[in-house]
Amino acid sequence: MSAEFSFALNAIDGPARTGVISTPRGEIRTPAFMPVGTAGTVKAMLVDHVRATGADIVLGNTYHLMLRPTAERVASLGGLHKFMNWPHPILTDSGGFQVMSLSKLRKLTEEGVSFQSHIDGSKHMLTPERSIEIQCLLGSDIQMQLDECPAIPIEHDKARESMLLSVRWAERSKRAFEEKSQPGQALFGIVQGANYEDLRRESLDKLMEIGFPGYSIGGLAVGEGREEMFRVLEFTTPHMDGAKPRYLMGVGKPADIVGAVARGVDMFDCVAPTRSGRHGQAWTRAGAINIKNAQFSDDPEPLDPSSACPASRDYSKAYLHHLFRAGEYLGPMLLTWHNLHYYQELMAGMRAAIAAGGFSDFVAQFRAETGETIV
Ligand code: PRF
Repeated sequence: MSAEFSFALNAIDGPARTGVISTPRGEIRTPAFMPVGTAGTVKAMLVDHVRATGADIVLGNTYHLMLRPTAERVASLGGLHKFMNWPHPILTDSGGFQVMSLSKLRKLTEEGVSFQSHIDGSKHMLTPERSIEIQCLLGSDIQMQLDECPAIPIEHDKARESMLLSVRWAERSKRAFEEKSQPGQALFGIVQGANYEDLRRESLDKLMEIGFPGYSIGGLAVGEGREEMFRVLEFTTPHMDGAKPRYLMGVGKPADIVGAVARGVDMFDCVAPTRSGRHGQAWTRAGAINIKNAQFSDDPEPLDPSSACPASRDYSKAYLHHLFRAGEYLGPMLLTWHNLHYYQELMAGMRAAIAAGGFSDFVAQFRAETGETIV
């Protein structure tokens, strides 16, 4: 295995791409879905089962881990991979986005963001430098710059101000990363600029001038709707460096992902399969169902009899329905497992279709099977 971080494209079909990201901890096949392991665990899943669904990489969060058990403790115990028993690649988010959505009394300045913990009210400061220091203590393979993801709607001048702050933080993040990181680790810049074409362009130009081995697209999936998100992607991805991986942060539902791959995105993460699995929602080839609905109480069929995933194949819908109605832990465990497997099968299907030059047929079939109209 190479000690370098690199990205090789295998095939392109329209704007859609398939390739492989190589890291010292292993390869990531793209388009890739990264299960969210916020607090050092993909909730309700054993790591071996996460791996068996086809996941090449999982995501961790600076914000949660710095508060509990602390980055210094994880580092002294050998790093996040060892701590959570996941030897494969890990990507970490930088923390700013989570501070804004979770913490109390937060204050944003040029220096960074100060906030009070949502767990115990303790005071903390996250700067671009501290975020990188934490991500290095965790041992993250793919790190994110600290950025600001503004709430929408936002006026043009405010959006530009915020985007320029994120660019200045990108520069500081890169300097800190060059000082603290290990060979083979990578830092991605994050494109912001709300839904303004000129701002997305300016953000991208400035980030590409600083230079990163991959670029994230932030500030989307914040309530703008699928059509608007696709519109922003359509004027953003064509200007991105084609030789670098493109990561759409916090996206999404299956139709969001298929549509974003069709618009040139390579990497995704989202709590949807895990969170909704814990709440009784299961994705199937015919769309999403809620297993708690009375219609499943006598249904002897599994979610997918032809699946390679035990959760999808070996338990009837009636049993899954019963587990949820009875409040049993196994219900959320099995549906999380099923959903993650469904997502990874979807990614594998897209990779194969792009490699075979048949991605538009794949999208047409996805529409027909799921009934999704906007893809
Ligand atoms: N920035 C960061 N993390 C994120 C986002 C962002 O804009 C989003 C937006 N969907 C999710 N996660 N750093």
